[in-house]
Amino acid sequence: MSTVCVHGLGYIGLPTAAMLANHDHSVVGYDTSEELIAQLRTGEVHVEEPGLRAFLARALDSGDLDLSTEAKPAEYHVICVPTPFRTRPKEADLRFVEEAGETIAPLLRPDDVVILESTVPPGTTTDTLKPLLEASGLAPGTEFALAHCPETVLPGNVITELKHNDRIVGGIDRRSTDAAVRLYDSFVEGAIHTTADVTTAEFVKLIQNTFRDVNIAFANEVAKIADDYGVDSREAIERANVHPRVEILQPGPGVGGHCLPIDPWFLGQRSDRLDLIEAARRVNDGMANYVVERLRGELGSLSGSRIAILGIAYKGNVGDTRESPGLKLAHELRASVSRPEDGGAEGGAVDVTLCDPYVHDDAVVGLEEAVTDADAAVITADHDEFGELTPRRVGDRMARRLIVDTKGVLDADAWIESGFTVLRI
Ligand code: SAJ
Repeated sequence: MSTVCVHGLGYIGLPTAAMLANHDHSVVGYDTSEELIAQLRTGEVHVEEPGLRAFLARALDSGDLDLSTEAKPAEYHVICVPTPFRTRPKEADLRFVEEAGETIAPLLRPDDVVILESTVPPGTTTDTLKPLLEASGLAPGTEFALAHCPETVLPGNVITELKHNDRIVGGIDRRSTDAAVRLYDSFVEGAIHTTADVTTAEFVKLIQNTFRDVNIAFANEVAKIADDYGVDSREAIERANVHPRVEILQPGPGVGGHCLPIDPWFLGQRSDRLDLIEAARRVNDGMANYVVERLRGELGSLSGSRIAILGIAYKGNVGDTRESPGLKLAHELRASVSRPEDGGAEGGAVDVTLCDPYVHDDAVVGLEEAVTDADAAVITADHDEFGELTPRRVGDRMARRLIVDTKGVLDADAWIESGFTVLRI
């Protein structure tokens, strides 16, 4: 078993540190935030993830996980820091990767291994991280190992996927790749695949998320076309997918989260060949506007209307609101009244109410309050609770019986029987 220092205790670093400790490694979970470390030491987790709290408690109880605001020398340094996205110009903000490199360099000893897990534009490990680590005076490859092993876990199922997903590992040389594989071998039950070099591993991660984004964009475009023909897109997609070589994803209110809407742009950081991928981003980003259009088609002017948005998490059964389609829709609805075709400001702003059982925020209200006097309710996250909604629970409270189901969670026929107009995407 090895000594490991995990840099960054966020969505990925925290469960990874706990996983390594629960597999007998001696782990330091390092984060620069004193507040976070103090909170985690009490067993409170800041990431809403099923099972994580107990998993962390087990690691802390074992004595194999030490949480610290100080990075420590270790045989393995695993970097799990955020790589935020700057919109102008569209590029990765690598500040935290750089800080991690600067932190590790003075701690680095011969034969130590540095692994970058954060999602980064291709070339980052060799061009950004490696030079910073060379400040240690040690030679990369021969004196210390350096590799990229992208995280691939799905929020909401992180602990299972950390253990069972296949992993991709690419090092700056064979020795680096093998050293990194040894660490993952100690807890991963999926297969560990290696790439010819480190940049390929970075690239693979990005094309996985980009593939999903493009596929969803296809589904969203199909949904819009289907509606023009009076065809239910979800039924059509389900039937299309019976073909052994067709696997279309589901349409919705747009693509949220911290990965799919961002990673395609990382691909474009040093390539100007994005075409289909950029178009897909436009389609997915345009879905909020499409929902506004559909509402306008039903309600006429939106000025002075009250719209309830059910779901401001970026997807079902999680509380994460990063790049949330529901919040984007709220923004578009509020912005929509300034348009002349909507009567401008004279008709009054759109009154948007937000409801989400997974998000704890002052702006969020309970279901009953959200739908009271609403001209329409729009489901924008496939939380289990919304799938269980009944017309009886909301119908009498609403000003109009109009529901927009962008996630296909409702039994439309039952709602139509109760006098609702149901718009589906
Ligand atoms: N969505 C659709 N239609 C679908 C599937 C998803 O509209 O058929 C939407 C969701 O509602 C959500 C967004 O896409 O708004 C992203 O959700 P997701 O569940 O597809 O993915 P994430 O962002 O939670 O996690 C992804 C995963 N990547 C892939 O599946 C290729 C995960 O495995 C990665 O580890 C994660 O990105 C990451 O960290 O990169």
